[in-house]
Amino acid sequence: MIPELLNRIAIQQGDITDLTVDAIVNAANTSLLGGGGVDGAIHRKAGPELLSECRKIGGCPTGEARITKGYELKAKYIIHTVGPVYRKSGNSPELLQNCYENSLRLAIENNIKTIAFPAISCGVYGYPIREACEIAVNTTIRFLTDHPSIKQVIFILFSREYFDVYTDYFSSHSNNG
Ligand code: AR6
Repeated sequence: MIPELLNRIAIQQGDITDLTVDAIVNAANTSLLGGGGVDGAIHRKAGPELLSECRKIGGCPTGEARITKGYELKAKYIIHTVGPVYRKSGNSPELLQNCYENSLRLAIENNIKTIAFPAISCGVYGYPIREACEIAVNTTIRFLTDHPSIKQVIFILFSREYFDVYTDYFSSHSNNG
C-alpha cells in the first residue's frame, strides 16, 4: 500500500466518545432512537439534544447513514449508520460495506476531514470481527484512494482482542502492497 494512504489510517484501542475528531460514527439501529453498546454510550455523552434531533430524522435503513451534530461530545458531528444483523448466508457483507461507504460519503459532503469508526455490527449484531475488519479496512482504503479530502480515518476498538485483529489484518495487508 502506498505510504500516503497508510498515514491516513490509524487503529486505536479506547472509547470513541473521548475522541477529538470532526465526526464519530455511531453503530445505531433503524429507529435512530438510541440503544445499548456504542449507541448508548454516544447518546449518554452527547446529551438529550441528540435524541431530539434523531427523532426529527425519522429512522435510517440498514446500510445507510445520517448525520447530526455532536452536542456535548468533542466531535463536531455524529454520523449514524445501521449495520446488518449478521447472517452466515445473505447480504450482510454488502450491507456492512455500504455502512462504511455511505458514512464516508456523508463525511465528504459535510467537509469532514477526520472521522472515527467503531466495529460496526460486531457487538449485539453478532458480525464476526475478522470478517468485519476486512470489510472495514478494504472499503476504507478503496474510498480514501479516490477521495483525498479525508485526512484521517481512525478505527477505534473497545477491546484489546478486537484491536489486535485490526492491527494484524492492517499490517499484513499493508505489507502485501
Ligand atoms: N467506543 C468504541 N467502541 C465501543 C464502545 C465505545 N464507547 N462501546 C461499545 N463499543 P454494538 P452493533 C464496541 O453492540 O453490533 C445498539 O443497541 C463494542 O465492543 O454497540 O452494531 C444499537 O442501538 C463492539 O465491538 O453495535 C443497535 O440496536 C462494537 O462497538 C445495536 O446495538 C459494536 O457493538 C447495534 O449493534
